[in-house]
Amino acid sequence: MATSLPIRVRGACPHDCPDTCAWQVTVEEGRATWVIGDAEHPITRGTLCAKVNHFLDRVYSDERVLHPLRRSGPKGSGRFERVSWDAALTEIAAGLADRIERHGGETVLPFSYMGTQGLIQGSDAGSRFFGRIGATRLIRAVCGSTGSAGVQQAIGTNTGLVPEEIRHSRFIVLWGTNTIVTNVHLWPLIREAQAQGAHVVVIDPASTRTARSADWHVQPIPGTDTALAMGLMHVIVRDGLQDDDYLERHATGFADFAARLGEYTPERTSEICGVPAEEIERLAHAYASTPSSCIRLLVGMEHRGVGAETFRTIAYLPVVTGAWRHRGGGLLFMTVGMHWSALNGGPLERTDLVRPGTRSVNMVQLGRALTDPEMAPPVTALIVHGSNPVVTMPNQSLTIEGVRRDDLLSVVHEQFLTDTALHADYVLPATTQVEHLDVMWSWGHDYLTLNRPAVAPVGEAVSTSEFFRRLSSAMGLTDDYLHLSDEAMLDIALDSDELRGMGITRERLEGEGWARLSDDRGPTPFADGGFPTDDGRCAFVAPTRPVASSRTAEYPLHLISAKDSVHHLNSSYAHVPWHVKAAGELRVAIHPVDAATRGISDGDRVEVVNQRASVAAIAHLGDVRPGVVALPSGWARGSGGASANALTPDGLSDAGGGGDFHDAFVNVKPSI
Ligand SMILES: Nc1nc2c(c(=O)[nH]1)N[C@H]1C(S)=C(S)[C@@H](COP(=O)(O)OP(=O)(O)OC[C@H]3O[C@@H](n4cnc5c(=O)[nH]c(N)nc54)[C@H](O)[C@@H]3O)O[C@H]1N2
Ligand SMILES: Nc1nc2c(c(=O)[nH]1)N[C@H]1C(S)=C(S)[C@@H](COP(=O)(O)OP(=O)(O)OC[C@H]3O[C@@H](n4cnc5c(=O)[nH]c(N)nc54)[C@H](O)[C@@H]3O)O[C@H]1N2
Ligand SMILES: [Mo]
Repeated sequence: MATSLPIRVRGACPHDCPDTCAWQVTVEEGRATWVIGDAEHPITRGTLCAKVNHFLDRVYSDERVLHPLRRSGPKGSGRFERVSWDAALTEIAAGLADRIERHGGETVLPFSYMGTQGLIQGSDAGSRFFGRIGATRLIRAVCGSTGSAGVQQAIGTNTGLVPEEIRHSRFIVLWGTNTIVTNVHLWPLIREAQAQGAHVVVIDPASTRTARSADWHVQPIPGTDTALAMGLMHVIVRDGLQDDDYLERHATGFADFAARLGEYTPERTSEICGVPAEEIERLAHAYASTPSSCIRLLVGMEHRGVGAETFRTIAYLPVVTGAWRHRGGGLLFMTVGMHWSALNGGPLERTDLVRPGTRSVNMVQLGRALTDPEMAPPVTALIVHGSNPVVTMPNQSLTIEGVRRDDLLSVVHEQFLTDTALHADYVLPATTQVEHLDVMWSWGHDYLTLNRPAVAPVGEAVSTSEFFRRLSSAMGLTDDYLHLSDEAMLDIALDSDELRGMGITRERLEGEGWARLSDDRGPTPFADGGFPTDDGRCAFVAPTRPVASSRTAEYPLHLISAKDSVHHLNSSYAHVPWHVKAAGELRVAIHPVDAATRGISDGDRVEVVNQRASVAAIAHLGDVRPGVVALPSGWARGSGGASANALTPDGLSDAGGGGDFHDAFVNVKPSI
């Protein structure tokens, strides 16, 4: 038998992560045998991460779903039988047609998020199909939208600096972000700045890996960062460290805002935030007296009832000090806007297909949408891809109650039997990134990457785009736009004057793998103002609700359920045995004083409880400030098992449509 030589195929990591790494996959005899980070990519720089180094274990995992499955036991029992694609699609199409006939298209609820971030296979892969059948619209704002809304209220955009500029910063504030765990490729750039004398400050109630690696860790009470920002600006203005000229020329409303700063003396701010007054003074001075000071914001802090207001208020700091004037100074947040304006996504998303007045459901309220008796029409069909809402959406018990409804037709296109798939009527096998074509935008840097398929789909898996083509056919829908090939979609996505102007073409991406989007704003985008607001100025508005708290005597501990595991990407990898083992048991971090008053010692089995649920975990003493406990999100528990989101509320944040699931309060009790 002839043997072929190994080949290398360029691609990109699919994950919902700011780093969007470029990778190269080695293929031997039709099987992917090695994946490495691209050494030449300026962000990836030859390394992947603890999860993606083992991506091929995911691809070839024994746990992978490789054939269509039909439920053969009660919902959630996890009992399925193998069926053919034809049988599954015929039955699903009949079920959908029947429900649409009885209730109208809105009875179908699509549910997707960024299981893959690609433009072709990602959260919008089904949008043309759902537009065509008149399905309910899904508001997908669980991540980044609240913070973006807040920063946009201030400076008109969520795009500040690009990440490589952080190496020019000399004072770096990682405010509510756990860089080493969640954004690991930024860390070497921060270290470069540190080598040039930069100070790194982490502001986080939890003592994360990043906080422990920083020069300075400020530990506020959760949900009090708006007040902290106001307190810092109080000191800056009181001591004359503001940039009057910059404010004069590039801000509106600052005089009224400054009048409100009077309330936030270091002493009062200290009472609110639990940070010593002396530390607030010191931080304000250090920040304001270093010209190129950079604040890095990400997502963890936004999931609050005051999330947008917090981001808006923090975004004022570099305007007050004029840090934007200096290279490496300002704010580093999202880069997604650069990608979306360059790519031609409109013809793929086709929002014009949506009939006016079609109702919307917010993804963080999935449980409500599935259980609310007032929903008219009721949701009787749920189609999920690229998301595991039973674990990742708040108020997990309500979501589970919803997906267990007997009359709900539930279809999940997945790589693994996630907790959501375990509740489905049909689970359909999905390809992984090495098996399909895509173009990857990034919310964390300014490089666009092409992902070429390296191997044929494993088993009977199909890409998300192919799933929707097949579903359209099964439903007798023949419109051309429902049957675009992946190749055609790629050409459409790249068909933009902006990309052509940057010299970015398909041929170039195929040859080089990635291309940097040019930023005509230059390295100091707002050195001379010019914010993309109506009048080009930053709009100062004082906060109305600087503190979030709904603490009760029964549930006095603030619960943070962040992403504190290098072995999970949200809930992805929670089904890959190697990662399950490496991640270990679910641990809840609790302060030794709070543990002692509850008779809890390190390593004890405990229950984290509130009015919603009880979650079993192992106590870990330390790593949080008093009054706070931290339980990582993303741990899947199998059918019906509670994870961190069993304890979280499903309200909305103040703007942007995100959730308030970090405004959660609990108690911790020894297990009996
Ligand atoms: N390894 C790994 N990497 C990931 C992910 C993952 O699951 N695992 N997920 C990816 C995704 S989808 C995202 S959105 C990003 C998120 O990236 P990050 O925003 O960096 O991560 P989070 O863990 O959500 O939150 C960061 C920190 O916010 C803190 N925090 C919570 N509330 C407050 C508060 O009120 N004030 C302050 N100052 N801090 C607060 C938490 O303690 C936490 O340490 O990470 C991405 N990268
Ligand atoms: N308590 C709490 N809840 C949170 C958070 C938190 O910090 N705390 N973080 C929130 C944030 S920031 C986010 S972004 C969300 C993330 O929420 P989700 O997007 O639900 O994240 P995952 O659990 O990783 O689910 C992605 C799923 O997509 C599947 N998948 C991957 N690629 C493909 C594909 O090509 N096709 C198909 N069909 N499926 C695919 C994966 O196998 C995986 O099961 O969670 C949110 N929930
Ligand atoms: Mo996210």
